[in-house]
Amino acid sequence: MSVTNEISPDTPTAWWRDAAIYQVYIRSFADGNGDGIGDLAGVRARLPYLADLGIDAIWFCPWYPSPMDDGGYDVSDFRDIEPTFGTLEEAELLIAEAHALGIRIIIDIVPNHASDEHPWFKAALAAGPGSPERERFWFRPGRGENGELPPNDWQSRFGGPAWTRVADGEWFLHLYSSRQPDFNWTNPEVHAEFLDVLKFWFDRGIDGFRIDVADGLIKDPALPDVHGATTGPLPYSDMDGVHEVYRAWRKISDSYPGERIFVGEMWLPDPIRFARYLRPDEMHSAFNFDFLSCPWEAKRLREVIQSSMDSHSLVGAPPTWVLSNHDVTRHVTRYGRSGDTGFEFADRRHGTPVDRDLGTRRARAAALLTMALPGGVYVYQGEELGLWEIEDIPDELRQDPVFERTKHADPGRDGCRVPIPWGDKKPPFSFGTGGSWLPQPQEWAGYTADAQAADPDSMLSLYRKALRIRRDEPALGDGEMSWVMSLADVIAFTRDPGFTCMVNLSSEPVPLPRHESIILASGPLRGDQLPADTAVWLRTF
Ligand code: TEU
Ligand code: CA
Repeated sequence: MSVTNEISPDTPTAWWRDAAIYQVYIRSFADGNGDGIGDLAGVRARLPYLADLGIDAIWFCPWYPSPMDDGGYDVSDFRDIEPTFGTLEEAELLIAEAHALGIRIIIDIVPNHASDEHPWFKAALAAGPGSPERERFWFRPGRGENGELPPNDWQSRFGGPAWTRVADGEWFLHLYSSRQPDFNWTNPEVHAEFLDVLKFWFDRGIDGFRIDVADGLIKDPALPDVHGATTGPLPYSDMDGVHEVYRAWRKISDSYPGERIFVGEMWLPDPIRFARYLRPDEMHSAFNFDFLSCPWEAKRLREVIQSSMDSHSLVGAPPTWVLSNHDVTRHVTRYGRSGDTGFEFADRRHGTPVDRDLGTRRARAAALLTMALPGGVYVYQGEELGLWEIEDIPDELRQDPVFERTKHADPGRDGCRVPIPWGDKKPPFSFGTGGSWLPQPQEWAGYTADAQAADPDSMLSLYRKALRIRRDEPALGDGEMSWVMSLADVIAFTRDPGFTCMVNLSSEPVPLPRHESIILASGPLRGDQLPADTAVWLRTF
């Protein structure tokens, strides 16, 4: 029998409800032309690796032309490819090649802000105060006698004030770096522009968009002070008007053949507010950051799993399970920290001691937990290799604007963006032939994809097995689950038909429940005992 995975526009089924989506941070994935920076040629060469891993889709971080002040989240042209990454023609080839391997393509879209090198921003600077060009952004006169103070007290999420003054004395708003001016979404021109950008890429065959800062587009036009607040109702986050934007976007995606999707990036404290973005006429899914941020504790994890399922079921959307991405400390490191193993931006706990063996055992168990839960799962490049946060990058090599804008209080996010080790025994570990834009540790010699492919007990082998089983196993993916009564520090649930997942978060072995056979375990079992920080998938009756 010949089987083709090829994706055609009318391939059926809500693929996105339980897709395993692999996140590619292009700069750090694979370098095809030897300049030390990852690119599309590198990705194309590694597509067979991704097909073999067993993923359903790739999400690309921004691939657009960019001065790279914020790793590409500062876009200067939404309709082209960054020249150091490749060309539009290459992107089209990549999309076709991925589809031929059964892999869908999701790209990042950054609607909250542009680069200061975007032609609209350059035109706004040139046109001066009061011009229609300035109305595409948030330009305001300053406060104080001579307008020398910012228009309000908002702070940039990267540190420092959210306003920068231009030569003629006006200030412009930027919730991120001063090279990322925020768009003014009360301006219909901005709406129209993005609808056209969506069509541009849907026409080129992409299967969906990951929406950056999806909650941030609409600002209270009064621009009121927030008096130091960073949570609670904020005049620049989760404003009700933002839903109109996604309703309009959904009409575009629905007008294309196949199932084209939107995945939202919103860090919101309230799961019910969060679920509003996933109503049937808005986005399809969103990243579950409550789960990502949760410490490695059974009770807290059970609570966040339950509340995620509850809030998503209100709107009929599938939950997602995310352990890492390009903004957060890699989870091998988080889970290996003594004491608090949770994550928050306000306190990255950079430099606190890490028991990497412990973190790795927990990361293996966490992989089986996420892949057994109902809904979609994300894999951030390198997590399948068990990579950890690189915390000793020399200051002069750090590139994340967070490092400078917080006056070095926060090391920034470079430590989870170090280029991937593919093979060889020394840096750049076959990332490319011309070094790597951030230094890799020599210790990665034992963690390359080549080294791990040959080892049945490696993290890579675990991910390959688990993703395959997840794809073939009728009980897994979309659907329901039921908790099993268990010891306080154990997570256990069943999925029909005949599947049990059990994770031991205590420090002692616990007995396995009755089972027919063992499908997969994250580490060695001891007879009928599940050791600490280990997960198992069981065939049950
Ligand atoms: O991130 C949104 C965001 O607010 C945080 O994840 C942010 O990275 C953190 O507060 C910094 O400490 C998205 C992207 O994922 C991120 O890489 C971009 O830098 C940001 O938007 C701006 O586009
Ligand atoms: Ca390159």
